[in-house]
Amino acid sequence: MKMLTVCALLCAMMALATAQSKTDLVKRVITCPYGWTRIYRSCFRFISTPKRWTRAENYCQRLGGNLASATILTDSVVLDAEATTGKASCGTWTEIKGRCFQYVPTIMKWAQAEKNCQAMGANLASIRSIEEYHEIQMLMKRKTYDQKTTWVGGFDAPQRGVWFWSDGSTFQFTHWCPGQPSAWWSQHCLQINYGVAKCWDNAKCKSRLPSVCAKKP
Ligand SMILES: [Ca+2]
Repeated sequence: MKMLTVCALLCAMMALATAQSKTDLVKRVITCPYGWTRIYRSCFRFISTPKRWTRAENYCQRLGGNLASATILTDSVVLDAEATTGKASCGTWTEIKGRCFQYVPTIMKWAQAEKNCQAMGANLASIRSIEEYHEIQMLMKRKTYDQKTTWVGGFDAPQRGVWFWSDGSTFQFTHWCPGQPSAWWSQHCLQINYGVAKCWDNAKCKSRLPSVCAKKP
């Protein structure tokens, strides 16, 4: 708990139970305010700004809750603060601009990484704006304290220089490093966080890298 209050804080509040009358059927719906994630009968919200305990508690109270107590935090899902930053519809994945993202630290070839995402109902991530790219980089930094070169879903295997996203979305936004994509015939897959500028590079698809998956909520 100390770690959470020093590094960040996790607020909790009881979920609001609302009764909804429907002819003779009364259904109880548990709801959490926008930005809070429901886990069992409580709503959680992860606040990333570091605060001392008393200030953290005051801050949580202003939001209508209390600092999440260790007794509530019985599950590793709850303790994974990352899980609580996303909307409930993304579950343990992180919501970025309406899609759910997951960093996969296991190193794999590009095709293996795509298959791995598909097994989770996702694809390797497509990136549609600089804001989205920065949020994906921040997600990786929170997970690894680093920004290593990582596979996303860009590939130009069918025809060199014609890039596609594996999720079928239009390949529009780009953030290539200077001189990239290079003309090497065997570099058909898109790695991010390349070089000091942490920009995009086309790399050999058989390189083994971590990856980022994305799916619709
Ligand atoms: Ca290259």
